[in-house]
This record gives sequence, C-alpha cells and structure tokens, in this order.
Amino acid sequence: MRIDRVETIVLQRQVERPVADSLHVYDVGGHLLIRIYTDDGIVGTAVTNFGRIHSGMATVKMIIDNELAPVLIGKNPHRVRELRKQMFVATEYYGTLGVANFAIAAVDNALWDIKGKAANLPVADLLGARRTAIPAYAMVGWYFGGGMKEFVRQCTDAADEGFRAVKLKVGKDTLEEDVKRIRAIRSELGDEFRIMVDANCAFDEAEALRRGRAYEKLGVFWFEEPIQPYMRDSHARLARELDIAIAIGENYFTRHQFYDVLKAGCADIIQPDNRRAGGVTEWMDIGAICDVMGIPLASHGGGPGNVNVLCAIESAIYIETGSLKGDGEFYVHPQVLKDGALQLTDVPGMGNDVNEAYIRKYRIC
Ligand code: SMN
Ligand code: MG
Repeated sequence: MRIDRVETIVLQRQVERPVADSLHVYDVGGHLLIRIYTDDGIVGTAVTNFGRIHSGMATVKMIIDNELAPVLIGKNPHRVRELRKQMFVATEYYGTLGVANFAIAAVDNALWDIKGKAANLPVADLLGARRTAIPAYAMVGWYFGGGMKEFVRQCTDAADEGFRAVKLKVGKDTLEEDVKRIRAIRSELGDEFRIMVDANCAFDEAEALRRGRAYEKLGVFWFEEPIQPYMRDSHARLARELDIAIAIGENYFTRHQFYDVLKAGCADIIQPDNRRAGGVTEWMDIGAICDVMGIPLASHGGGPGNVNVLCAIESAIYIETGSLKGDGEFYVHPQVLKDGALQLTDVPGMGNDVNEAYIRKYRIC
C-alpha cells in the first residue's frame, strides 16, 4: 500500500453563544480535517483543533500541505514510526514542540485510521484492547453568558444525558464564587456524582494552594491546571501539599515532556491531549510511562479516536467529552454512552470520519 495524496480541509463554525474559562473566551470553533488517500482506495481520516481556532488551523494546514505531505507521498502508510521520524526531521528547525506537533499528530492519527480500516478492526483492537468502554466525564461547566442558572442547567442536562461526572471551570472570579458554583452542582446532582474543577492556569502557587484546600473540603475529584504548565517546581510542591489530585497535561507535547513532568512529581493524574501530545503512537508511549509510574491517565479532549486509544491504555481512567448531542451532525458514527462510559464500537479504524454534509456547510478552505 502507498500514500497517493494528502488533503486538508479547514472547518470553521461561529460559536452561537461563546463560553469562557478563567482566562479565555471560546468564540470561534472548528476543525482541521486531514484525509490521507492510499492507492488501494483506503482513506485515513483525522480531525484536530485547538479550543478556538482563529488562525491556528490554517497554520497546521500549511505545515501539513507544505512540509509533511511531500514526506508522505509514495510511502507505505503502515510504517508509522519511520514516517514520524521523517516528519520530525522535516519540521524540527522550527517545531520540536508547538503547532508542528499538532500537524504530526494529525497525520499519525490518520495513519492509524488507515491501519484499522485495512485490517477491518477498530484501532483499539489493533493495539490490543484492554477494555471495551471508558468512563466519560462531561466538560460542560463553563462560564456562560446566562450566569448561574445556565451553568446549573448545562450540568443537570449532562446528568440527564447519562454522565456521572462533570468538570467545572473555576478561577475566573473569587474563591467564594468557585465555592458557590461547586456547591450548586453538588446540591443538584448529589454526593455520588463526580465533580472535577479546571482553573486553566489562572493562579500562582500560593493562590492555588489556598483554593486547592477549599476544593478538597468540597470533595472535588481533581484540581486541573492550577498554574502555568512550565512551573514544574510549583506543581511538584502543590502535588505534595494537597490531598486533592493535581491533574495536568493538556499543554504538554511528546512523551519527553510527559516523562519530565511525571519524573518531577508534578501530577497525580496526567491528561495528554491526543492532538497536542502527538497522536496514537506517542500516546501509547506516554501510556506506558504512566503504567510504569503508577499514574492514572485521563484524556484532554474526546471523540471516537480517543475512545479507541483509551480502551487500549492500561492506566486510562477517563475520557473527556462535551455533550454528545451534536455528535450525529459531525461524526458518521456517533459515539455511544452507556452506564456513564463511552463504548468501543466495531467501526473499523479510529471512527473519526466526518459527515459530508457537515464538511460542505462549514468548510472555509
Ligand atoms: C479546554 C481547553 C481548551 C479547549 C477546550 C477545553 C479545557 C479542558 O482546559 O480541560 O477541557
Ligand atoms: Mg483543562
């Protein structure tokens, strides 16, 4: 099998009602879709994005079109590690980390999709599935224009949808406000419901310690990204001082950064983002590091491809997702939530194929 052609498509969608975390507003959503065509008719698909896309996706598209596609064309798509090495060499003068890594990750995911489709197996099975479902939590507790009422409704809707855990944004306002938000959800959803909080790096170490102690008392399951990702010593001190689990990872690239962070004792739970960490291949390596070190792994980000990989990672405990209500519009094979967990299906490959109608509607280049 040989790679014939690489196609990249930017999909952009204005968010109807922007939401926010402690520091960012998510107003423009969208994806970069990559399709790798092979000479025997199999097409590997991957989708990638950042929280808000603006120019980010067009940059990744340019890297794939101009730097990675020439490396890939004519090659055997099954030799993923060999191709990864060549893609790193093609981009490393400017991109051992950063957007170049998003581009390599997208290609990696599309190559694994080809493998799965060629074998007529879900990628989880190719990787040697460890489980057939992964517990899911709903990232629905944003800061909404509609205030507290809307915030509570989004979380109760997630519970109605079948989720048993939700993540709430904290840190935009005072600690008192955070406490009010957490208590409101606890009183609506009960003690059995799991609540995680995410500060998106808003605090310094002292403030993170103060807030972490309060979240701890409220029975929050994890405290995500309390401080900036490069503050390794501060993370290690926080992880030691606080009983609540410190969860970080969405801002790290490659197994090398994950190894450094874990070795330094920065995290109780690690959260690689497949799109940033480096795709299936890198994620499996990160999973092996976590397994050896006894660190639970939860994904940053969701989607059927992530279900496949998490079902194969020994130390995986959670997949992140938004509400699944829009899934059928986007994915050809919508995800299935049962007993609070996303189910591995028998769709061959990564399961990331996007509906043509969606592509026609939102394509901008
Ligand atoms: C997050 C960041 C960027 C986009 C979406 C969501 C967030 C999370 O930090 O953990 O879900
Ligand atoms: Mg986060």
